[in-house]
Amino acid sequence: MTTRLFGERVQRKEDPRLLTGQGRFLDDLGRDALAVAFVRSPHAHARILDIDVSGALDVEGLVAVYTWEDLPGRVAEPLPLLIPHPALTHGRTAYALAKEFVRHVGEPVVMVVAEDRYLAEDACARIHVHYELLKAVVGIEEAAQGAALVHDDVPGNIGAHLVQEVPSREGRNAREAIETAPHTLAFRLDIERSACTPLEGRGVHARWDGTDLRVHSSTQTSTSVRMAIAAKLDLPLPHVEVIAPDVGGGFGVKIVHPWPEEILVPWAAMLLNRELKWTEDRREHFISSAHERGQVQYVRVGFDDEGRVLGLDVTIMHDHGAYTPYGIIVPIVTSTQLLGPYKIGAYRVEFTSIYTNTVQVTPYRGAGRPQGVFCMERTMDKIARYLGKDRTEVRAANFIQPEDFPYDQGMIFQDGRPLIYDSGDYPAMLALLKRLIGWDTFERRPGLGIGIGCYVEGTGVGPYEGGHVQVTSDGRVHVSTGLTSQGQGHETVFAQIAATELGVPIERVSVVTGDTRRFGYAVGTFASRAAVVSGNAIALACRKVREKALRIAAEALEADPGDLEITDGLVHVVGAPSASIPLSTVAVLSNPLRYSFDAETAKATQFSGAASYDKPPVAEGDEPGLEGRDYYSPLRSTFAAGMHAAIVETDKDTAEIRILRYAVVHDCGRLINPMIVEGQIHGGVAQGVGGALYERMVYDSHGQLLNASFMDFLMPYATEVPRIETDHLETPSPLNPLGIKGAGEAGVIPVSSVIAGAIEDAEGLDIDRMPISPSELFQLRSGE
Ligand code: MCN
Repeated sequence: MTTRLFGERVQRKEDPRLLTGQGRFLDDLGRDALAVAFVRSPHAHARILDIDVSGALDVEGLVAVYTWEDLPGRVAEPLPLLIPHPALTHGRTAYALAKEFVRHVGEPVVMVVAEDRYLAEDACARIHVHYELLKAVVGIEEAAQGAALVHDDVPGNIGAHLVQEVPSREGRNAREAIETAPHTLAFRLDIERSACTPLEGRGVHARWDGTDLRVHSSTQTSTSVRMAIAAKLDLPLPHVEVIAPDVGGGFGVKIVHPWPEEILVPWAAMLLNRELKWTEDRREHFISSAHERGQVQYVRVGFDDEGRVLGLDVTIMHDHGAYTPYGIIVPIVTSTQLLGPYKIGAYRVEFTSIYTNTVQVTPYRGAGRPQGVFCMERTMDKIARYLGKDRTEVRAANFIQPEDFPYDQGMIFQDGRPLIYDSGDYPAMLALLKRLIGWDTFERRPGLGIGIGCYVEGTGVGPYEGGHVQVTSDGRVHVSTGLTSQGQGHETVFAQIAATELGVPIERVSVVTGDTRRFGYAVGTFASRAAVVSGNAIALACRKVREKALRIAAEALEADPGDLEITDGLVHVVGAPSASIPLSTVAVLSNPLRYSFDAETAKATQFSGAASYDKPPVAEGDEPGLEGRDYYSPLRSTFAAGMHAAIVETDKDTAEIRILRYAVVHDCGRLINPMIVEGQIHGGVAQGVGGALYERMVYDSHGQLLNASFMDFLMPYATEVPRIETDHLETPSPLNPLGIKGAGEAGVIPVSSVIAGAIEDAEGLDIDRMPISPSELFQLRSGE
C-alpha cells in the first residue's frame, strides 16, 4: 500500500460529516444564549437627532438596549482601517454603532439584547430614531461630481487616487506609445456591483466566564478577530479564544475584522455576564455587510498590424461605498493584475476611489481581477475585430513566452512587492483550450457565438502561515493551522500533505483549522493563499517530525537514519521491511515517560534501549514528544493562470442567453487534489455566470437597495450553469517547496469577459457592460 497521496483525487474527509447534517455552524451553537438584534438605518444619509428607546423597555424579555453613547473606551472608537495605503489619503471607517451620522441603509444604530430573537426584533420595532435627512450620493459618476458629500471632510468624495506608469523597454510612456501607434481604439466598460452572498451569513456567539472570553464567529480570519477583540475590550490575549466553527461560505465578505458585531456581542456578553448570540439574516447581509465589483473603466489602446499592444492607458473609477475598512485593495488588484499573460509595450493605469452612500466595498472572490480581466480581454477582442484577425491569434501575439520567466511586469503588487510572474506556459495553455473547446472547428450559425478569456492571478500572498503536527502514541497524526475553512476542503488537502510527508494512511490524519486555542498565529483564508502558505508550512512541520522520527527509529533499529523510510505508518530500513518499528512506537519513545495505553507497545518501549546515566532524559536542544511546528513565509506571490472558453446561444426573439459549453484550462502548479481544484473552479465559474448574466445590486437614487433578498437578487441555479469541461496544466512554482500555486478564486475571474466575447460573436454587437440581461441585449439590438 502506498501513502503517497499528494496529487490524488482523494474524497473529501469533511463530506460525510457535512452531508449527513453533522456540521456545526454558528447558529447551531448557544441554543440557550440571549439573542441580539440591531436597529439599522433606513436612510442612506442622515444625521441622528435623537434615539428614543422608551417604547422597547416594556417588551417582556428585553435584557438591554445600547446606542453609541453606551459604548466605552475603544469600543466607541471607529473600527480599524485594516490595510492603509499612502494613496488612500481619506480613509474612513464606521463606528460599531452609528455616531451622529448614518451613511448607508443598513448601518447599525441600536443594539438590542433579549431572551429570544423574536422579542429582540419586537423591541427593535419599538425604538424610534429621529433623523435629519441629508442628500444621498449614489452612483460613481454622480459621486465624482462632488456636489454632495458622503463624508463632510472628504472633498469630491475622493478617498484615493493613484497613477502607476510602466514605460516601454525603449523608455516611452503609454500615452506617447498610443499616439504613435499604427492603430488606436478607445472605449468605456462598466461592471456593476455584486456581492459574495454565502449560503450562511455572518454570526457571532460569545461566552464570558469572568476570566476567559470564548467567541465563535463565522469568520475567515479567527486570529485577527481575536486580536481585535482583545485590543478593543482591553483583555489579555491569552484570555480570548476565537473559534471559526463550520463556515457555510465566505467568498471574501468574512475577512473583514472586526465586524461591528464581532466587538459588540462579546462586549455585551461580558457586561451582562451572559451568553449572547447574533445571527445575520439575509436582508441584513445584503444591506449591512459588503459588496464589490462596481467599477467604470476607460480604455485607450495603441497597437500594430499584428495586434501587438504598444501602449495601454486605463482610467478606473472605483465605487467604494460609504467606508474603506479594507483600504483600496480592490482597485489596486485591478490595476496591477490587469495585464494578465501579456507583454504590453507601455502601460499607464490611474484609479480614483470614490465614496457613495451605499454599503462598503471589500474584496469578493477574485477581488478586482474580474474587472481587470474584463478590461484586458475586451481589449484583445476589440483589437482582433478591428484587424479582422482570429481572437486567439491576437492573444498569442502578445503572450509572455515560457523562456521569459521570471517575468517582471514592472508593477508593485498589493503586498508592496514587485509583481514578478514566477512560471507558466501560456502558449501551451491556449493550445490545450483550443483543442478542448474545438475553437478551430467551431461551426458558425446565426445566434451562436464563441468567446475566450485569459487571466493570470497572484496567489499565495504572505506574510506567513504556520502548521503544527503531532504524532501521538496511537499512531494518529494531528495537524493544526491557524487559518480557517469555508468549504475549500482544507481538512482533506492538508491531510494529504501530512500523510504524504509522514508516510501514514490518510485515515490516521486529522486536521483542525480556525481555532486560536490550537494555533494562535495566522493570517487567514483569502486571496487563494491557504494551499501555498499553510500547505507549505504543514509540509515543513511534517519534515521536522519525520526527521525526528527517523532519528529515534534509527537508534531503536540500530540503523542509519538515511537508510530509513516511512510507509503506511511503519518506519523501516529501505529494502528490508522486516526491520521496522511503527510510528506509534516511535511516538512513545519520543517521550521519556514512555507512556502507552497499548499493552504491547508499552512492553516494547518501557525498558528498551540502554539506560544512560550520563545525559538527561531530554537531551539539550531536544523536546519531548513527536511533534513539530513550522512557518512558511513566501518571498512573494506565485502566479497561477487560466484560460476559459464558452459557446453561447442567443434567442433571436426573446434575446435569452444560454451557455451551451464551457471549457477551462487551469494551471495552479502542482495539484494537491485535482478533484478539489475542479470543485473550486466549478464553484467559481458558477459565481462568474452570476456576475455575467444575473447578479447586480440595484440602488435607487435615494440609496435604497431595491433587491435585498433572494426573491429579487438573481443567482444562477444548477439549470443555468453548464457542465464545465476542465483540463490542467502543471507548471510548478519555483518559489515554494511544494511547487504549488493557489486555485480558490480562479474560476470566477474571466467568466464575464468570456461570455461577453461569445455574445458579441453571436450578435455582432459591442458588449461593454456586465451583467447583461436578455432585456438589455434586446435593447442593444434595437440600438437603444
Ligand atoms: N488546491 C489544490 N492544489 C493546488 C491549489 C489548491 O489541491 N495547487 C486546493 C487547496 O488545497 C484548497 C482549495 O484547492 O483546498 C483552494 O485552495 P487555495 O487556492 O489555496 O484557496 P484558499 O484555500 O486560500 O481559499 C480561499 C479562496 C477564496 S480567496 C475564496 S473567496 C473562496 C474560495 O477559496 N471562497 C470559498 N473558495 C471557496 N470555496 C467555498 N466552498 N467557499 C468559499 O467561501
